[in-house]
Amino acid sequence: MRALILVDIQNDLLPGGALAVPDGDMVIPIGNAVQADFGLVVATQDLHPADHGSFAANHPGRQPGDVIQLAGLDQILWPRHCVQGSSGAAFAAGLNLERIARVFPKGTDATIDSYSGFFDNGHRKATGLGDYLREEGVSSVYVMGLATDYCVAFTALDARQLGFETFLITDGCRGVELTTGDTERAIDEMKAASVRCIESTRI
Ligand code: VGL
Ligand code: ZN
Repeated sequence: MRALILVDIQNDLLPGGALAVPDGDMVIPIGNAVQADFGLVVATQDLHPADHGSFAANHPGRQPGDVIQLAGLDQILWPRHCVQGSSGAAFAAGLNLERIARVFPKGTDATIDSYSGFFDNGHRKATGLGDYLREEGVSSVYVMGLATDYCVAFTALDARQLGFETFLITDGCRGVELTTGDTERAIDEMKAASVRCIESTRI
């Protein structure tokens, strides 16, 4: 069976949000349209406590974009975003949630970030998504959402590493582009790891 993974399609990642992805709202109608093509639909949700270590505001003197050490890993500092219980953490209003079988929260541990829907950035703890997909008999996953150069890429790369045939729905993603070219580099990295690119209309 094939599964659709909707990555972090949340208000704070949309234009006007705290960590706005340019044209991030463009992925919503695509996410809605492709759901019918899948036997299983799951979503990841970036869900940070207010004291999360990835927020620049929690490190006096630091700015978003600075890089620090967190849990022994390089950590880009972000604006405060997707805080548990906030409207910014909620799924985009236009996203159809009815067919989402399970939501996998991530980034809930203040001491480490989690871009991937499968593991934290240190690969120390699993979210349960991998086991769940296996239990459901999934062999192929199709990944889309926000943002291409962070959570989408990390999710697709982990899916490959776990042995799933993995597709990136190219028009269903948008990148943050902290640095110009980040999105293209992320796509190249995914391709090098045998993630296959597909347009939503060709699924
Ligand atoms: C994301 C940075 C921090 C994402 C989440 O969803 O791509 N990026 N938190
Ligand atoms: Zn985050």
